[in-house]
Amino acid sequence: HFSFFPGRPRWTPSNRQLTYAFLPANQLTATVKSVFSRAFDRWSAVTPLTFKETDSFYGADITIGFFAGDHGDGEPFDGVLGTLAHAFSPPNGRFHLDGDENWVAEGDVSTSSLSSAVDLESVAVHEIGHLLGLGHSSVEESIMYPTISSRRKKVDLASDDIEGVQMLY
Ligand code: TQI
Ligand code: ZN
Ligand code: ZN
Repeated sequence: HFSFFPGRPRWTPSNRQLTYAFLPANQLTATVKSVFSRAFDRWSAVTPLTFKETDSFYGADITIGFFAGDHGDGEPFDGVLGTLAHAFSPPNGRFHLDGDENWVAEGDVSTSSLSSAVDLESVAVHEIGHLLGLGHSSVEESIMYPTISSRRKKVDLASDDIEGVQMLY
């Protein structure tokens, strides 16, 4: 079953729109950015929310960056595998990914030649759930279940995820 963060924090944007920005220093490709766009689309499809990319990093509601190791927020990344990413509860908006992972943004992660390959979209859909206010779920099929078998693509919201996010929005 789905859960929320303590106090059930959520976003209350006046126009139902949340903006997101990529850390300019990461210089992400259009392919990588499109993975995040698809991940946001999965949540906007089941809520009144829309997500719009902005170039204004400091003005954005949600900020997305890849960092390696200690990056100044007290939750250092740990190299290949282990922690892959973290996101904070509303209205913080910070979404950090471990720059040391072997992220797969294109093609099929299960056929990657790297045993440590991680599917970027699967992790993004999960972390956006946290950004919107969902904690972990006890339902194994849900996106918010706290483990994922590596080299697996898991991007479709389960009814549990949808019920949870629709209680918030
Ligand atoms: N990162 C953890 C996660 O996102 C960080 C975390 C632990 C966390 N407890 C939390 C974040 C409570 C918010 C609230 O769950 S992770 C998965 C999954 C991770 C794990 O790198 O371990 C996914 C990132 F669910 F598969 F285990 C993405 Cl999909
Ligand atoms: Zn961080
Ligand atoms: Zn999680």
